[in-house]
This record gives sequence, structure tokens and C-alpha cells, in this order.
Amino acid sequence: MRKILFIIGIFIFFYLNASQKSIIILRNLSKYNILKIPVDYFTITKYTPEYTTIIATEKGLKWLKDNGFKYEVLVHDIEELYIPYRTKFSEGSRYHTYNEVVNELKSYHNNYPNITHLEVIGTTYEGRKIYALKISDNPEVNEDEPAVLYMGLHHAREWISTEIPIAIIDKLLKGYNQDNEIKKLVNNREIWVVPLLNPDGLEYSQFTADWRKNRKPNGDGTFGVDLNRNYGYKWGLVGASNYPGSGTYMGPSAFSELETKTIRDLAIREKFIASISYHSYGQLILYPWSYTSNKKAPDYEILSDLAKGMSAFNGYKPIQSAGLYPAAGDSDDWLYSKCSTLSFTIELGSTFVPPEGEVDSICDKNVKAALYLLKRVGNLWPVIKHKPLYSTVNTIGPYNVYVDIDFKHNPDLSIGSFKLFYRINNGVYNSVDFEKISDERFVAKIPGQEFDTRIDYYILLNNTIRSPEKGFYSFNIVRENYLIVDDDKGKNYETYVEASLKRLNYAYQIYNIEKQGVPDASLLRAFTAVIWITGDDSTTTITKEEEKILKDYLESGGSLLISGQDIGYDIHSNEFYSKYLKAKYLNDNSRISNIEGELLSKKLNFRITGGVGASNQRYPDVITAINGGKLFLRYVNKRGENGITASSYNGEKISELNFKRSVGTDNGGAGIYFIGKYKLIYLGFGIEGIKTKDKIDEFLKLSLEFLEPDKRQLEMLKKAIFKDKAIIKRDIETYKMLVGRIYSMEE
Ligand code: 0X9
Ligand code: ZN
Repeated sequence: MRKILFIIGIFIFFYLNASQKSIIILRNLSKYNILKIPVDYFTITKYTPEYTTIIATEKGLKWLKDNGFKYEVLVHDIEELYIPYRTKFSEGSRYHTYNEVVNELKSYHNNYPNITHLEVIGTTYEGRKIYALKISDNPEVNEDEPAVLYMGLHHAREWISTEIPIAIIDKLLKGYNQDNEIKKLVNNREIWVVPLLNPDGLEYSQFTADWRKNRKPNGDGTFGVDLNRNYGYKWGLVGASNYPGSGTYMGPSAFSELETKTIRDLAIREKFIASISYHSYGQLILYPWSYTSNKKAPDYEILSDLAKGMSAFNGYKPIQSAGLYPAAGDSDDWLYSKCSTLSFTIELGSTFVPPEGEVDSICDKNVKAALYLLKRVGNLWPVIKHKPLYSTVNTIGPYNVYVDIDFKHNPDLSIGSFKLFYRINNGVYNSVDFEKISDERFVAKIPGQEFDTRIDYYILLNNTIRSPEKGFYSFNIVRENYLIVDDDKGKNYETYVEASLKRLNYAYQIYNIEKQGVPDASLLRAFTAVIWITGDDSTTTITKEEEKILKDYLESGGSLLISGQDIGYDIHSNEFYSKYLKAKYLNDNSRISNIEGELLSKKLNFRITGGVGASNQRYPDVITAINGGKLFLRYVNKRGENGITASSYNGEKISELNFKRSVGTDNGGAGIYFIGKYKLIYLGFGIEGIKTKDKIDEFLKLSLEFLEPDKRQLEMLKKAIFKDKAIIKRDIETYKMLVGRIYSMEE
């Protein structure tokens, strides 16, 4: 049986692959149902709106005849087109070979090191490297500039499609110091060029035989996947074959191929705003959707407008990709749907391999079209920047939504072209106009609302097709609102606290010191309490600058829960530690993970390593309370003894070690609380290490209840907030939030 299958396999292989392929033309295609043509025998590739050219196997020709299709044969055997070139490559042809492309990219990079970055972005089945050349000022840095991708040679036989990307590189690099416009483009864009995506296919088609796909063996004797059917959007839905021998074989799964994976990963990383994938031939500019002609892309207007703009330079006809035949799994549909890239395919030239003498002029006009797109995408780039509003305790309002509009890149915008819409508790949307603050800055004001209100809002833009950001935002007017200060040096331990507050249904904001810098005390004052976590940082837990704002905050009546296994170890010898945290450091590393105590007359006991908590608590500090602080958490061993464990450390018995270090003062423990001018809970361990969810919830709930500011604190906070008014004029929003908080608490 096996043998028979093998023989049949061989037969099919020769029938579909080795048999002669002809290029034929079908006119008035609309009178046929193009989708009926079985993709296995054909590669429907070249087309204009008036006619379509197809590469057909002999079996394909027979099928057309049998089914009443009328066609003319353009090229009897497609090999004829390529044979003249095969011998030429050794002498040097206008068309690049793989090695020539690689050498050229390297020398471009060597000659223009300050504005290029050369990267191997992938490797093929046969082990060839896929290169990308990035052109931009500061090329090693991912700057906040529109990124554009130019790709060549998805299809092996479409040699001209590598020439345009190389010509683009040449134009930009050589023009950089000559042409101001080019210099500006290079400086303000990130231009990625992948001139040759399918080097295995190219080598085969240049030196062996006509070819379209890559060269990975399919395991049934046939070779290659059509890279332009292998992308992961609507993969295999239409216009692609699942027969491995077919020229439009979709592959065993979406992104099964190294080449398509390479583009996928690059695109996810670089977030291209626009792209062109070059193919041949047809003199067309295609844009999504490719998989269907029944639907327009959501950005149809801008896509067709850009295509029209490009066609002014190359004279090609802009149409929706699926216009003549739908095919799923191409690069454009994936880039557009998954990366919001305005993706184009340009079908170059009017023959498969334009005569070498025509290459320069094809490059010329297409480089112009490419630069036009490069220029235009600036106008689509960040239209609006906007920081979503936090939940707030401010019932007075207004809630100011600030936006920064990038007019430089969006010359068509005016103040009338954007509006804010908001609704209260799922009611109907109201609109608010923006007011001008400065040339770029605008504000829309949502009026104050009652406690426990939910506000949804979005910003609508006219004159731009792409929406500014993700769209809908919401915030709540809440009675209590906590601030998590994420000070764990870039780690994610704050997520444990965050998850707990979510479970408890408390409102909170996260402030990330690494990203946002040290917060102002005035910001801290806007919250019911501050939860400051330093994770397992051991050397920069609380910096001098942070101490300063924390002192200010505490002096003004703030409430603070501060936690980290090494705060004591790090800063115990300074005044902030003893005077404000009310703590004395006994030793590093309790070596015990059982903790118990009592807060607000509730008994507490929990463990801090393992379980679902962070397992970062290897050295929790032993601390004790001074200056009015109260020790409320102890480390205990199983026998209930304080600070004693049975294992040994460095030859010393731990029990003795901890015991020795703890004597002479109060008992060593794990946490301190203080009630005075301010309220404080200071933990010598990281709260994120609490072993179970219910224990971290229980502990946080009690702590935050404890930290709730009393009347005395509120009086003090109010004074500080009015002083802040002068200091924070530049941040009226924060000020209003603070004032609102005090007023609303007085009710
Ligand atoms: O079929 C392709 O992959 C591209 N044409 S080519 O002749 N170079 O093979 C066109 C892709 C655009 N997509 C659709 N027309 N659906
Ligand atoms: Zn192609």
C-alpha cells in the first residue's frame, strides 16, 4: 500500500510540478466565476481589471477547456522567460542575486553607519540569512517616529521586486546629505527595508528553474509554501491551495514558514504605520482587503487615497486587492488587521521579468511613489496623545481631559475636528468641545458627578481616518482611592497588590517610579492612602529624594503602607528610618516565613514564601519599633517562639544568631504601625510575598482600614493642599482633585 502511495505521489509530483507551465490570459473575467478555478492547477497572479493572467499546468489548461473558459496563451513555457538570464548571473546582471544583495546591504551600512542599522531578522530553511536595513537618524534607537516597511521578493520569480527596495535605500542614503527633503524624511521616520524575503526561492529561480514559493520540502516530494498565502489572517480561507504541489500552497499552518514568521515578528516589534510589499507584475497598487471583495477595509478612504497618491508617481492602477481575485493569507491582510499597518502590494511592471534596460525607469517612478507614502504617513501619525483619567474622589469636577494634538504631522486638523463624548452610568452620550490651552494642548471638561458614578468617554476625530488611541475610557467617582507606588526597580511585584485591590473592589492607581520619576507629595495627598512597595530591591529602596517627599507627605497627615524586605537593611542608619518609619533595624533575614500579630483587634497569621505569592522574600528584615511606633507582627517558628529557627547558618545556630541579635531591645518582629500626625504601617518583608490570596486580601483590607485618615489628618491635609495650590499651578487637574477630596470628605 505504501509503495502504491509513493508511486502515486511521484506521479502527482511530476504531473503538477515538472509538467510544463504556460502563462495564459483570460479576458472579461467577470463573466466567469474566478473562484471556481481550482487553485491546485493554477497560480492566478497577474491581472489587470480587464484581464487576468494565470500560470497554468497542462492539467489546468485542460480544465479550462472542459469548463468553457476562453484563454489565450501568452508564454507557452514559462521557462523561456528565465533561461536567457540563468547564464548571465555569473557575468553580472541588472538583477541582483542573493549574494549581491547581502554585499550591497553591508556596504550601504558601512558607508552610512550613522543613519543605518543592519539586522539579520531571520534565517531560511536552506540557511540563508534574511536581512533588514533600517534607515533613520539614531538608527540603533527605537524612536517615537512613524515606521514604514518596504519588502521585496515574497515570490521567487519576481526579481524586479527586490530592485525597488534597493533603489529606495540608494535614494535615501545618497540623498541624505544632498537633499533637504530626504534628510527630513530620514530623520523623522524609521524606514525598514527587507529587499529579499525569499532568498532560497530566488536562488532556485535564478539558477535552476522557474519558481514562486520558498524551498522547504513538503514531505511528499513537493517543495515550497507560497509565502503570500501563509500569513495568519483568514489563513486558507480563499484563493489558496492546501495541495502542497500547488503554486499557491498555503502551508501546513498559518506562519508555518520561517520567512513569514520573520516578518510577523518584525512587524509586531516595530508597529509599522504603513508598508509596501513589492511583487510583479500587473502595474497595480493593491490595498486590503485581499481576502474579500464584499467588504471595504475600515480605513478604505485613507488606503485608497494613499494608493491614488502613489499612482500619480508610478502610473499604476489603485484597486482593492480582492478586486479581481480574492486570496487569503497575504502579508497585507495580516499587517493591516493585526498591526493596523496601512499595507500595500505593488505589482510592478507589465511582464514577469522586465528587460534589464527597463529596470531603472521602473525603479525610478516607484521610488517616487514610495517616498510619497513615506511623507504622507507623517500626517497619520500620533494624532492625539492623551492620558486616561484616574478614578477620583472629586465630586466637584470638572474632570479635565487633556489632549496633545500633533499638528505638525496632522496639518488637516483644526480644533473643530475633535470632540469628547461622555456618559454617566451607561446613560446617553453628551458631547463637549475642546478648549485651547496652548498650540498643542487642549482640554475638554466633564462636569463633576456624585460618588459611585461611572463615567465613560471617548474622543472623536474628524478629518483623520485612524482613531487616536484604543478608544473608550472610563473612570469612577469613588469614596476611597489608593495609590500603589511601584518602586521595585522595574520588577512587577506591584501586580500582587493590584490583584488584591481588584479582588477587594477598591479603587486604585499605580504610579511607576521607574517610568514616571519620583512623585510629588501633592500627588500622594490626593489619595486615601499610599501603598509603597520596594519589592526585593536592597540598595535603592528609599532614595533621598523619595524620603523628602515622603516626609512632606507624612508631615501633612498622610497615610502610608510601606513594604519591602530590605528597606531596613538599606536605610536603617538614617533619620527617616528612625523618626518617620519609627523603626529600629535588628538584622537582615529573619530566616522564618511564619508571621503573626494583631491589628484592629483582629488576629493575623500568614506565611510569606511559596504559594501564589511572589517567591522573592529570602531576606526579610527583623525590625522593632521606636519613637512611638508599635510592633504588631512577629516572625514565629512552629513552636510559637519568636525569631527562632532550628536550622543552621554559616556554622552558627540560627536560633542563637537571631536570638543574640534580638536581645537587648524589644523583641524583633516583622511590622510596625504608628498613629500620630500621620498613620503608618511599615513591613520588614514584601507584602507581595504573602503566600495565599485570601491572606493578602485580609491583610490589605485591615491595613487600609487602619490607614483611613481621621479628622485630625484631614484637617492637616487640607491645609497642605491649599498650599499645594500655589506650587502646583501647572497641574490644575491634580489641585482640583485634591480640593475635591477634602470637600467630599467633609460632607
Ligand atoms: O497573488 C499574490 O500573492 C499577489 N500577486 S502575484 O502575482 N505577485 O503573486 C497579489 C496579492 C494580493 N492579494 C490579492 N490579490 N488577493
Ligand atoms: Zn508575487
